[in-house]
Amino acid sequence: MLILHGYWLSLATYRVRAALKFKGVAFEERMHDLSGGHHHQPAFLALNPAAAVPTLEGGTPEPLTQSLAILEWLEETHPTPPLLPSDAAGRARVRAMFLLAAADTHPLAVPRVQKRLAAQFGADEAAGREWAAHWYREGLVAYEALLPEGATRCHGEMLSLADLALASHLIGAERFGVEVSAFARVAAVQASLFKLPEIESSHPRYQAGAIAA
Ligand SMILES: N[C@@H](CCC(=O)N[C@@H](CS)C(=O)NCC(=O)O)C(=O)O
Repeated sequence: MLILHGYWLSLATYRVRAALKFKGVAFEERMHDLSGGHHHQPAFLALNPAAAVPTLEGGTPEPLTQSLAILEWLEETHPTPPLLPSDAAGRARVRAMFLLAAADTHPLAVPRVQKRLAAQFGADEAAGREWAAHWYREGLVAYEALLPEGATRCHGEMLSLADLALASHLIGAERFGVEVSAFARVAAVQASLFKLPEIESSHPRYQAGAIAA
């Protein structure tokens, strides 16, 4: 059995949770309290020395880390239904749209960065939230420009890794108070995506330990 190590609020874990559900792969989830610093304890560091979730255990000799690496492994080992297009150009486009959220936005707003902003620059909670909101807004500008008019998915008709990343980005944007309705194409994809049970039921608000916002 695969074990997904996560945290209810973790957007990187969200991407993997939704993919496992979409592909119908059985897994159990273990939550680690990031707000209580449990990911810095030796037992967790043995799973992931980078002190971050998600980590996927049980499918490979060593636990897998980094949402994109986990998702690529999942795609290779469980290719149906696919989360990547069949053509090389399409795959490159989908990976680029994935990284827009997972590499260019989300890492700028995670707890370790928020803590560093406070410790090094004296940023209070409001400043930290505005910092995060800025980067989420920048990401939305790019997504809006990349999406074709009338799109219901990031890439053609298929659900792809890009959609998982955009869904996670939208959850983050909402959390930091960014108004998504100003981005019409993104909002249309959002409306369509969150009708999918795998996308909606993976939302942080439904996970063990979730605190009502
Ligand atoms: N690039 C990593 C991000 C991993 C990451 O930063 N996860 C966050 C939760 S979404 C975390 O564990 N943060 C711990 C911290 O900031 O202290 C991925 O995509 O998996």
